Amino acid sequence: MNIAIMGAMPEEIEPLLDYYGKYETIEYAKNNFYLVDYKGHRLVIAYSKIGKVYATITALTMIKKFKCQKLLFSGVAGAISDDLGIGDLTVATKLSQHDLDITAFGHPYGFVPEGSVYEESNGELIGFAKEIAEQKGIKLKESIIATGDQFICDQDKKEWIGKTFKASAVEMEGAAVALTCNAVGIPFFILRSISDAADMDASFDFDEFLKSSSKRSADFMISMVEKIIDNAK
Ligand code: OS5
Repeated sequence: MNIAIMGAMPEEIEPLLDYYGKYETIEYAKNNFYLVDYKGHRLVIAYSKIGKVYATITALTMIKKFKCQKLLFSGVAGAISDDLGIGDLTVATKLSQHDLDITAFGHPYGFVPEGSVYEESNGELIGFAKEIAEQKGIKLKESIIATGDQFICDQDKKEWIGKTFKASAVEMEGAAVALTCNAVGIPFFILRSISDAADMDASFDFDEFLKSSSKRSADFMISMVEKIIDNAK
């Protein structure tokens, strides 16, 4: 099986490259893709760069050029819900684009005709994650995640996103990855570890916790890969 593991920033995939160690690098569409042969399977690891457009290009490249049959996203997020603290892990149950706005035509936020407000995640992969969390005694929250091309660092904006989308966390790539995968029928799994609270301190907290929270997410993702491979036997 070919399994994609993507992040948005170098820091989000570096712990994975360090762990798997040996990889071949292929350059395509102005990005690097790191190919790992692992237990008879192929892992394709890449960071997309920040935001929905780059994330879409990378996800579709991993699926169409590198023939990935499942796609995993590992990275960090801003917390909206008070029950998510720095370093906590959350998995997306569904995702929405908080900056998609044609409300002038009577549509809800996050909706365009022939689309939907939410993109649903794959239940089987979430089930694997819950089993891993239980076995390892790790707290794993299931969240609606809101995505937009904005780094959220404002209390009012954060509260608006939370209220409008019932979202517990915010980031800048997940819904684009979800939409891409659902469009072509590829199961996906989006995991985020909290780096900041999307408030006035967010940029400072982000700088301080990007590395440690990225590592937490990546460590969990390594267990997800094992579980997916074991299940494919
Ligand atoms: O990928 C972006 C979304 N990520 C999740 C996230 C988030 N999203 C929205 N709001 C929040 N409060 C969030 N908290 C976590 C993280 C990432 C945020 S954008 C970070 C940009 C940081 C940066 N900019 N320049 N550099 C770093 C240095 C640099 C310079 C040249 C080349 C590479 C890096």
